[in-house]
Amino acid sequence: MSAAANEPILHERREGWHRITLNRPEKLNSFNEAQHLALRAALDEAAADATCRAVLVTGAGRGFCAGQDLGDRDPARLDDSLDLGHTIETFYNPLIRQIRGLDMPVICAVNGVAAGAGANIALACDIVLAARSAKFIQAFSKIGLVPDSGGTWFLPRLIGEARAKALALTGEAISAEQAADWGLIWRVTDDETLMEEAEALAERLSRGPTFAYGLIKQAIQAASSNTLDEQLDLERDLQRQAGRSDDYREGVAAFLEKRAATFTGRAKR
Ligand code: LHQ
Repeated sequence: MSAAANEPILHERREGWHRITLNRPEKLNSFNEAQHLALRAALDEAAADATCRAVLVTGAGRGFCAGQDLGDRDPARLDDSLDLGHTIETFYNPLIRQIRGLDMPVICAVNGVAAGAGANIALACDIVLAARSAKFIQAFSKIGLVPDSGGTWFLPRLIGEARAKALALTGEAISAEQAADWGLIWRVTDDETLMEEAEALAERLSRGPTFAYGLIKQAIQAASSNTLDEQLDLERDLQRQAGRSDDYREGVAAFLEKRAATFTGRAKR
């Protein structure tokens, strides 16, 4: 653990899935450039690993992620060279696109406070579990900024405009339970069981029909900007692909033979 103590990201390759842990606990895992680059590299590696069929993202220590490391983007120090648009374009936007574009489930285990971009990175993941003591804070307005990392897109879609605006304008924290009640996240767990439940979910999904999971993700993500007609066409096209996969063949055979399916996750042999 000593060598890993200074790494901004811990990357564990488990059988069938990867666990990626944000690892700057003394700064509540807020992002500096090294952490951004290491996270991107870890996600790239998961995507390129044919045996990896799910990713679990979490944070070390008592927080999940407090967004940008504000010490690194201090206007008093950077003055004229400060261009937050460049930071967003270079680091945050590619990260959100990478998470949404990964064609396998990305689970987020929010182990503690998720603030600013940290909250919205969690919301970009496919299934979000949170420890009961965790909080979600759209902290941006407290420092004169606008929600980023997809926050202004995710929030109104997940919880409606009224709640999205109130959270973003006031910067007030909401509890994990409130977040789950509103449909901002999937589920709250006891603090002690968060990792056990998140890992069990990653393990379970890693044995699923990964190719179909990627298509499901693609379809649901497309829905909010498609008309019903467009979405019906998309479902037809994706179902055509899923129907030719090994896993569909296996899924139907297993059903008819009254046994558990053994999915490979592949589109085709
Ligand atoms: C931190 C941070 C932090 C550095 C805690 N930075 N040290 C994109 C583009 C470019 C620039 C700007 O931003 C963005 C996107 C964004 O994410 S903007 C939003 C940035 N984040 C925030 O505004 C949240 C700032 N943090 C907080 O409000 C609190 O720390 C929260 C509410 C998250 C947690 O409060 P506490 O549980 O009371 O913990 P704490 O405040 O005592 O923090 C613990 C330590 O972590 C502390 O260091 P210290 O040396 O005093 O023990 C904090 O300074 C440090 N820390 N967040 N973002």
